[in-house]
Amino acid sequence: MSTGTPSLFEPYKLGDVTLSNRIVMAPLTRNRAGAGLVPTPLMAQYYGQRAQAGLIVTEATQISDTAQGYQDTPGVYTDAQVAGWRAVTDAVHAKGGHIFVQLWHVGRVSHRSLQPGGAAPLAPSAVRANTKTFVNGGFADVDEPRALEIEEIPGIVDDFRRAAAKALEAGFDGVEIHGANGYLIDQFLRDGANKRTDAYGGSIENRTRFLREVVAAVTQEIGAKRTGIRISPVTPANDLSDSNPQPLFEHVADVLNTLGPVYVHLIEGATGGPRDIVPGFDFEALRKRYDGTWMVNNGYDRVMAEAVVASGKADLVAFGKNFISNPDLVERLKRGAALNELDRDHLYGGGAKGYIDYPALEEAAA
Ligand code: 8OZ
Repeated sequence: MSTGTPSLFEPYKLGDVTLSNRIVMAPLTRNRAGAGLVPTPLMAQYYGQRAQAGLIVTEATQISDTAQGYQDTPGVYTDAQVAGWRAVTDAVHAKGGHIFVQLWHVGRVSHRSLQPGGAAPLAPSAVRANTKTFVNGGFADVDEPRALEIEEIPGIVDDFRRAAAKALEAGFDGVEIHGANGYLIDQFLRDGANKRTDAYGGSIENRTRFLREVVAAVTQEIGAKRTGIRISPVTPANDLSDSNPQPLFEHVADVLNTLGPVYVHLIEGATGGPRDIVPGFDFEALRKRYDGTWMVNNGYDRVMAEAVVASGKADLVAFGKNFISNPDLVERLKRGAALNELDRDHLYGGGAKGYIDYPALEEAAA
């Protein structure tokens, strides 16, 4: 059935796959990977429970051993990790769902205890973030990073490319490049963290160079139809800022339009917080510059999500916290049913509790 007006609950063609609806499970860090940062059977159960999402984007996942910033977050660069993820993708596909893995390098948001040889975290510039990470069971200040030598940058781009190839080996339908929330790509983009004076710093074009190289490498490796990217132009997450984000992110939108990844995933406002943190910022101006699929996120409820899809201002809407506490969120939104409450004490780390034990509607009624 198609009335001409797009609906949240109708299928959507994303590249070569057809999503059963326009509701996306946003990437959500849960810190439950096993030894070797390998996805566990519990993770396969968790993602499998949420397969009615039109698309699942996994939790942020390291592309290499320098990419980690928190304990127990998974990787997608070893064969053991690929095997662990294979169980996850099989569980989601068995239920008719689709799943992309989010490819992540934390850059300066890390701690020496997580870095190879206890070395300093890597970043565009040696500017420490005023933010905390989660290591050894508790919160700790991030360490001062070391500025990447220009000769080292192609190696990091290549790590993204190799992780994308591994993702397809693991059975993912595609990847989402994590360009948001103050991590490495965002650190290159925004001038609060990028103080470089070489080809990767200074002008908007130069600060966008790393993002452009990563997107080009990944799309060449696995195809633009399997490559999405997430950006967060104004979020203060992880102590990142920019002196003039509007022209910077309009340029980013232009670059992405040229490279043609299958979607752009936009966090509107402060990640997980207020949408209007920078009241003058024009998000619609970015969408107007980009011809592909537009995914929006941040504080959407059913009414807002239905309206944004019906208006054509977005094609897909990503839900975060509500997907943690409601494995059957799509069904609940469709029926206008009540939502389970979020258990905030078990978001990060631990086992089954607050992870795979949220009831679906039928179970709740039984
Ligand atoms: C919450 C805790 C740790 C990491 C992000 C990957 O904000 C994250 C993250 C979120 O994108």
